[in-house]
Amino acid sequence: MADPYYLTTPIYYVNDRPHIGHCYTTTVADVMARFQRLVRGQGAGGDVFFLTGTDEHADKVVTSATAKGHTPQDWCDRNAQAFREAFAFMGVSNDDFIRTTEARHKDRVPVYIEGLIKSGEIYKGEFTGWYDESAEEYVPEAAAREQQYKAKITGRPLLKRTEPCYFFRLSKYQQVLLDHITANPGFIQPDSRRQEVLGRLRQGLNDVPVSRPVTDDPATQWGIRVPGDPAHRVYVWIDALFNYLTVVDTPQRRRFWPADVHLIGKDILWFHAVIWPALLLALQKSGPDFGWVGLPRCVFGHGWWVSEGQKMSKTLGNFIDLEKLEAYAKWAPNKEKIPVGLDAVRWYLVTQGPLSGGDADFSHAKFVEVYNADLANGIGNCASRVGNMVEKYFGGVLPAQAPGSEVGDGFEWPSLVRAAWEKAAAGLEKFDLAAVLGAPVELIRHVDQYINATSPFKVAKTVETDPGAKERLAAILCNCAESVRVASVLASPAMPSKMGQLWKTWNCEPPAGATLADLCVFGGRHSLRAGQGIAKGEILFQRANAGDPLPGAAGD
Ligand code: ME8
Repeated sequence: MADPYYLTTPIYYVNDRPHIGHCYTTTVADVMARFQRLVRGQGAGGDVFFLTGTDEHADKVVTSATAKGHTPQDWCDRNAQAFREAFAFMGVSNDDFIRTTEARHKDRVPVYIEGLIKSGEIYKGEFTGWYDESAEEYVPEAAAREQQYKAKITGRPLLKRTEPCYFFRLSKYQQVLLDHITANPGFIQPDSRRQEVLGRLRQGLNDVPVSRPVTDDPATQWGIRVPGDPAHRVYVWIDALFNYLTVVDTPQRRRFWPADVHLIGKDILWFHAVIWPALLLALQKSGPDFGWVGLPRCVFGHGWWVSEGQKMSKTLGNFIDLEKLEAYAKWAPNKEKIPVGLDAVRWYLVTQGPLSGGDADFSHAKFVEVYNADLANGIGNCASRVGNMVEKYFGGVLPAQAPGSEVGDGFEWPSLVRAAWEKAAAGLEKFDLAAVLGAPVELIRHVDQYINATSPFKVAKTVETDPGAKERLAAILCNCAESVRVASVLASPAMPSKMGQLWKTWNCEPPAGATLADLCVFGGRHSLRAGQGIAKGEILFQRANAGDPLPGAAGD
């Protein structure tokens, strides 16, 4: 079996309604996970473990639950379900969904905290600082001053708080972390984020509070208690970070640790790139039970989606919520009333999203442009043209191809296909999904150019008079079909449903266990075969009229 691969998303605050940000991170992770399963031989995919979930012990959960007349647990149950449904709608193939109110998590966190207290990595002290209630975090003095003692997002006044509290000896880990990040350039990605963390780390580290007091206020009673000291509960962020560990802390799953990638947004980089690794290093030193706890291989912090050039906000009414993504998937901007489909939304998010560059703008015009260029006029049109010609000229049965005819008319198909695979594989190494998915788009472009250069429809007109024409036509269509097959494999992690539809009409569903490398060999063991049926099938992506607005989307 190949090396286990473990990929996580943030666990989302259950108080929020799922929106483009949550759907984006989780869909990107889904595409990565699907690629990794393919790389390792799909169907045998038990060695990839993809985790997402919800973060449920925030104080504001109690506030909202009380306001709505629910118990906190009941409120969490409802809202966690909304996240599950959102990700199911997005076609996400997560292997598990962790909720921090589940026993498997709540029972393990105290074990780690106890280990850290016993080894002196966590100690009891007193904390005074500026607290941002809405973000549920303390704001360091310098930042508080800069923000004029107001919360960054809500603008509400920061509160001065003094409380007895448990601290984690983060300050001890400054040099170890600097050394690790310097020696492992891939540990924090992309590089701009790595530089950001290094810069801040060089300024020094203070010990950080990892608990909150429990009082008569019900809001303070929500959370996991500090073992042996029930007047304190574990700070929600520390509780949340441990999810990555609790889920795989079973005899069957420990092999997945360390995580290969923690995919997150840039907002929570510091917690994941500094506090979390330091906690893990401390835990590892805390006793033989935790010897297996090493550092994750990579923390990847992506950028921000904005909407039509502006920060998303409810007041501006430009918020891209789940309903709006659903409206896009159902949108049918053509007279045939064929929806663009969920895969088009996934494609737009993962190819145009803020993965390694700066922030990305969700714009209606851009959605239409990308949909038409890559999908309707790209792979959709090309597959339909090729299927149509095989149907028309060879009765829907793929003809045999003369040896050597994979090269000609200025096109060397085995090497063009190999180059596409190499580009995708190199992109995968760097988590660059725009490059990975650019590979099939480029391959399709070559097929279109080839069709224009060889004009198979003209060749078809000469089969009665020219004895070599039938063989030439067969070679052209075989080259096209086989290249489209490989492009469809490379695009399938982003568009599993539409590519699955194509595979059905072309009878080329990849067999279980086939690896991406093998599937992407032109004329290899998984290639199309002479004599197999290839139908035109239904249109995968109907061209969109650029002028059509998106009807009835909530949030508009
Ligand atoms: O921070 N663009 O949860 P959260 C892109 N519970 N991604 C976005 C985004 C946007 N405009 N808005 C949100 C938390 N995200 C903690 C995490 S992990 C141990 C605990 C995504 O519900 C992005 O992935 O606020 C960001 O990191 C995450 O949502 C924050 O989700």
